[in-house]
Amino acid sequence: MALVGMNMALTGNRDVLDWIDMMAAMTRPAQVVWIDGSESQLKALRTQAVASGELEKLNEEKLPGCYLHRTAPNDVARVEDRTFICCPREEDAGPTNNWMDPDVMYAKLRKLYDGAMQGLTMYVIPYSMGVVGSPFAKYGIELTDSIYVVLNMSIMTRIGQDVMDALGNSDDYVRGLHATAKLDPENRYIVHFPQDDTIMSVNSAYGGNVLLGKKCFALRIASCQGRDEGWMAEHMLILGIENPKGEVFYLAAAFPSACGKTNLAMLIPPEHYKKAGWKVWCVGDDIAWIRVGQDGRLWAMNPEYGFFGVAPGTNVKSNPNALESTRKNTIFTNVAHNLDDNTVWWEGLDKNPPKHAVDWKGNPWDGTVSTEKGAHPNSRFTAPAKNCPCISPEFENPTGVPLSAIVFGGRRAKTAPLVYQSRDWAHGVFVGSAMASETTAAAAGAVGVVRRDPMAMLPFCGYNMGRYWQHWLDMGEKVSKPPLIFNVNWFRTDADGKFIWPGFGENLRVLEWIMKRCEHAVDAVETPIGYLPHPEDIVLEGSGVDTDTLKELLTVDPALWREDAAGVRAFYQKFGDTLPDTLKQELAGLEDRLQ
Ligand code: OXD
Ligand code: MN
Repeated sequence: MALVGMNMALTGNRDVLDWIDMMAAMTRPAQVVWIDGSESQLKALRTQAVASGELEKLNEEKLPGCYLHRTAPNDVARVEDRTFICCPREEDAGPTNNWMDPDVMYAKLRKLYDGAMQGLTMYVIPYSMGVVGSPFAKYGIELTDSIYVVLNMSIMTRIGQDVMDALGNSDDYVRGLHATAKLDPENRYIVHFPQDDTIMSVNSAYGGNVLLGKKCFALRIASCQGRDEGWMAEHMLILGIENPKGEVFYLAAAFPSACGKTNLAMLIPPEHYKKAGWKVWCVGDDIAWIRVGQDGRLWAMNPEYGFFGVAPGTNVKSNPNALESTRKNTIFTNVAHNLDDNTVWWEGLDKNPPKHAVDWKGNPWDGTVSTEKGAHPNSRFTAPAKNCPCISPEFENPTGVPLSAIVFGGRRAKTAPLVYQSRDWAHGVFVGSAMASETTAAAAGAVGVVRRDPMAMLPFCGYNMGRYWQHWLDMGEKVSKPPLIFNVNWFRTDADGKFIWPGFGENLRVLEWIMKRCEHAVDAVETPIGYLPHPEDIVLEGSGVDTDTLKELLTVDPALWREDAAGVRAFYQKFGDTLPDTLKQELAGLEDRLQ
């Protein structure tokens, strides 16, 4: 018998109740349970999940309130090839999204959902992206048959009765249906119907595919809402930098994966800066909703409530703030289970893998001898944002924070300098559209291949990316004081392929220059690609980097840039008529300046 029985609906909203009835008629659960957000209900669900083996309770002394979960080995990451944008016209999804006719897709999905919840409970999770009741919040309801999803959503978003109260009788909410079904990878679908504010996910139980508030709503659906309503949903961290005078300057930054986004979001200032009184505040690590403020600036807020971070590589050195965030009330997914003290371990946590452990697949594992990995490379922690020691005092500010700068970045061995500033907003949009990273030895396939990932939104833009760039250009026109746009590259290498910039906390030195540019406090060198620092304007004291190396970090090789511009030209071809003229002109301008 289930510990949590059928309960009363949290709303009289007819649209909501009718939709739930329809979804229940299709999936045929044994019962429907509303998630009210109370600790007592979440506690009962945790107990139930532990009893069924869905979760394992970890050491209460060392990791209070923490649990471990394993997904099926074939279900450990987002599935971009099975992610669809089903708007009425294919052209509106654009060349970078999978598309299918909405009627065809609905019919296909109906078959997969038919009776998928028989004998199971359908949980109804009302959730808010943003502070409940604030003008910038947007609401969603996720229906799911997974307690793991309920518990993760309760960390990643604000959930429960308050959300239904704030929604009232409105039909302005995003409908999400998740059924675990048979976890059949051949029939796994993550589908978005932007015109219906609807998301349907089936045959997966992995976070990125099933926590529908995150990538599905807060990026893919929200990017369409932002296009229609005049705001932006971006795959960006939001950071506050406080100088010794107590002034805080905010920036938002987009990076492709494997570029240290979470580390930058929770940066620890170098000793020299700490002593002088510098502080860094994390407002968000993954998603920014950006709106036009009444003061003519762009304001960014983090719609999420927690961090869904990659565990491997997180340690006291690389990201002590992230590690500290996971020390209580956290759900770990697909990491290794240390049986000696009932805690967790992952590659890169420390140099002492456990001997008596269970690996991410659930097999006995001796980390001292095994050549297999204990944790999956994409294993995750789901941690409350409020656990983070450097969480910004503005985290709960419903209007967010005013942006002085937007930063793009990628992993480039030679082409991009450590930092440069775009010439103006339109050129900055061009820089974002041309964002790219070079593949590393860590991934399968050739090393050093350039992958374009505009604004780090390639898998997350819910409509035609050509039009998305036009939306970016239009947003710049709407504000009298747009943020300055920069590009950074922490990954320059020397002739032997060794990184020449120390990265991590030392990146604050670059952010300080960005900040000074925003205050018009330093000059810069004009180059064909934009404005570069005078080497003496980057503070090197205590960094271990000498002036010659810094000069190397700031070189721009026209031949490499001409090659890169040719790559952008080839990439742009895909977008046909939807490529904004302004970006064509920006590319031509760059090519001219490089001659
Ligand atoms: C994420 C991602 O999980 O970008 O944040 O894949
Ligand atoms: Mn992300």
